[in-house]
Amino acid sequence: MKMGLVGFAGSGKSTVFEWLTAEKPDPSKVQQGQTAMADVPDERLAKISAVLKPKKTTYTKVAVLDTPGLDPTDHKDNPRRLGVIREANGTVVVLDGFSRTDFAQQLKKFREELLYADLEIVTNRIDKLNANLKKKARPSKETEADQGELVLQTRIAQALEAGTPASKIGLNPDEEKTVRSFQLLTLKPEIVFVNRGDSGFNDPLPADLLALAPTAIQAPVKLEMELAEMGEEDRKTFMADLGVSEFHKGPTIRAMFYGVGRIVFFTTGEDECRTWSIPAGCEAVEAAGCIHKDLSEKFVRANVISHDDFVVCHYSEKEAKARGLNRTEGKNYIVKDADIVHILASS
Ligand SMILES: Nc1nc2c(ncn2[C@@H]2O[C@H](COP(=O)(O)OP(=O)(O)O)[C@@H](O)[C@H]2O)c(=O)[nH]1
Ligand SMILES: [Mg+2]
Repeated sequence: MKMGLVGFAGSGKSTVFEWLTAEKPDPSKVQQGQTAMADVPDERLAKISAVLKPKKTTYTKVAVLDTPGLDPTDHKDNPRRLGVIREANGTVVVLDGFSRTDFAQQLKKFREELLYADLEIVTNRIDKLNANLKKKARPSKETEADQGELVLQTRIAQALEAGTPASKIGLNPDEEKTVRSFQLLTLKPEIVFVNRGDSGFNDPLPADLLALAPTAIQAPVKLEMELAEMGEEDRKTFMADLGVSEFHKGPTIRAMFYGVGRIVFFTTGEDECRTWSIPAGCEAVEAAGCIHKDLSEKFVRANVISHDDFVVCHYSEKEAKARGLNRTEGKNYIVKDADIVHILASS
């Protein structure tokens, strides 16, 4: 799972990258995009491990991609700069909240750049399809496919021109499949993040921004990095003085993870307790494949305890079994967030 940090140059993306991944941004890597991993924290797993005391506790990770950022004055190069994030599963739009207050304006402008970059790709494709259709002596199947795609791409181009992102056109699954290889940016899930300065971070986000992005989040990024480097005593004092009651890094990573439609399931054991990342709506057999290909191929059944039941049973599988809360599920069971799953496979 990869999330691309995007925005205009200077909005604080590289600072957010370092905050989330603890990796120093390398200026020589920024043009092609720099990637580093961040753990997705999970208090539920922390509690499970505190009770079960496995040798190892492992959190699933997200890959965070730092990108060059867009030039607000020269639009020509922006589609190329945005090309770096086409392979990402989702975007985190970083807005400058430390030197500016026009958050909604920044977001509007940024979204226009995305529309423009996608329009360029779709228009090129339309030209290609028209050229194909002019060719003589082609198999009728190819011609039909091109005609169908031309109708679809024209619909997308018209929507983009009217300011509608591809995600809001209502593409059906077949249509999404047709355009998947173009990796349209306006089809990707988007998280809006305001990189706040040293003040105002406890204020609610302005209504005009929330109207555009109801799930937008914020954090005083630089301040949190500075606080994290302090000794515990100093940190406590400064946090109290500054009115920082909690760190936002963990919740921000979680918002990124869940915001693109991922969930986790848990596996527990003496050696290791861990979270596994799966897409929401994923079947047990597919989830088994995340652990190991063999578990999916030789899947027999899954024993599942919901997290709530596990807590009620004092994190004891035995107690869950005794109370009939350890369910037997088949291949097509839809795994829920935080399910404790034990896969049984044939040898
Ligand atoms: N005061 C303050 N300055 C910041 C913050 N985040 C970034 N900056 C500064 O803004 C400038 C641009 O930040 P950078 O992360 O390189 O932006 P990028 O171009 O989007 O990668 C740098 O001088 C940072 O030190 C912040 O939270 N507070
Ligand atoms: Mg940067």
